[in-house]
Order: sequence, then structure tokens, then C-alpha cells
Amino acid sequence: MASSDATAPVRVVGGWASPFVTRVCVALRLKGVAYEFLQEKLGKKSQLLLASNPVHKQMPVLLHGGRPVCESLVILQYVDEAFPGAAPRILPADPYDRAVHRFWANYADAKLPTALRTLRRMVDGDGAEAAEQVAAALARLEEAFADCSKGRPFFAGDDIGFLDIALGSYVGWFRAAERITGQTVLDEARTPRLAAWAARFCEHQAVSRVMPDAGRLVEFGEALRAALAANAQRT
Ligand SMILES: N[C@@H](CCC(=O)N[C@@H](CS)C(=O)NCC(=O)O)C(=O)O
Repeated sequence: MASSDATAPVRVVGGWASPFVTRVCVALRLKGVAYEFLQEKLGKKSQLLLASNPVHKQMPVLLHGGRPVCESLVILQYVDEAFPGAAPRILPADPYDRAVHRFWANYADAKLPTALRTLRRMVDGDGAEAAEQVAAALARLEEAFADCSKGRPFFAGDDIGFLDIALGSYVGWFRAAERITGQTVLDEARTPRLAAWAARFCEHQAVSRVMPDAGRLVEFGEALRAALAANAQRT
């Protein structure tokens, strides 16, 4: 079956530790869409992943009625549009608000992943610079939170939405980075609104079961490093 029919089966190809995969699971749970999770093996991409995302060869991939949708932010928008009857909306109703939320989601993706990867690996000498990059990005996002939320609990208002999911997916890795470096990432003094928002986000019913535990992420980071080193030795 090839269809965007809302009743067609939904599968997610990904790994539990990926913040980009977490986004997709949160969006589907928020919409109440049942899905099958196809867990990728560490360091070895499945044929299904390679065939479904031949351009980037990255997870997540959403398969809806057998058709692949790639790139997590594209998938969030797709889920919103393919399941229109299921409340709540993921993207804001207002076009200007949509543009603002997309802007900040793209900003988070431009600034956070590389710096978080550096913190995870604790690369000698690069750690302080990476921590500063994350802190500077979070300071900007603290201002964005004040503008977007207008005093309400989430970027999207009274419930989580696109930007909450996009930024919130990093919270597990913020906490893992805190354990690895011994330094606070979501600082209650520097970014009090974001620190409180992150706690609220993680408690949300669509999030709590799929937000990876920080301790497991620390172990995962070590296992990934070992797998990459073994692969490098073989080639
Ligand atoms: N921009 C992509 C990023 C996806 C991404 O970086 N996925 C990682 C896992 S966290 C991946 O598949 N890495 C394997 C690779 O790049 O070869 C998205 O938002 O979906």
C-alpha cells in the first residue's frame, strides 16, 4: 500500500538515543498516532534505512503506508499535515508564528549538534569552546522562549508544538553532557525560563516515555565511540 491515508501503517526507522528520532516519536504520540519502532543496530545501518533515505543515509525515517519521509523537521510537518484530524496542531496556525518557530528550530539544529557531540567525546581542549557555544545558543533561545510563549508554559503556548519538540529533543543529551563534563548546561541562573521549560517538557505525557535517560545516553556515547574506533581500524 502506498498512501498518505491517515489509517495507513506508520513505522519509524531509528535509534532510541537520537534526538532527531525522539522528535518523531514525540510528534506521533502527541497526535495519538500508533506506530511501530524499528530500532537500528549500533554502527550498522539497515538495508531498510539505506533504501529509505538514500540521499543522507540518516535516521529518522518515517514510513507511512510504505512511503518514506526523511529529515526530522520535515517529518514533524508531515505528521501535522497527514493526521489533520488529530489534535493538537504541531505547527502554529498563524503563518508568521510558523516562520518564527521554524527559524528557531533551524537555529537550534545549526548550533547544538556539533557542540554537543564535542562535549560527549570530551575532546581535549575543545570542551570549553563547545560548552560556550551551547551556552550562547541557549541564551538566544531563552529570549526566543520569552517572545514565543508570551508567559505560557511552552513555546507553542499551553501545549507543546513544533519548536518545543525540536529543541526539547536535545534535553536528554544536555543532561548527558552535564554528567560527562560535570558542568551545568541548562543553567537555572543564566537561562531560568528554559531550565523550567525543559523540566515541564520532559514531564509531558507525549515525551516522558521516549525521552532517553541521561545515564543510558552516557553509556551509549561510550559504546558508539568504541564502535566507530573499531570500524576505523578495519578500514
Ligand atoms: N538533519 C537530520 C539529522 C539526522 C542525524 O544526524 N541522524 C544521525 C543520528 S542522531 C544519523 O543517522 N547519523 C548517522 C550518519 O550520519 O551516518 C534530521 O533532522 O533528521
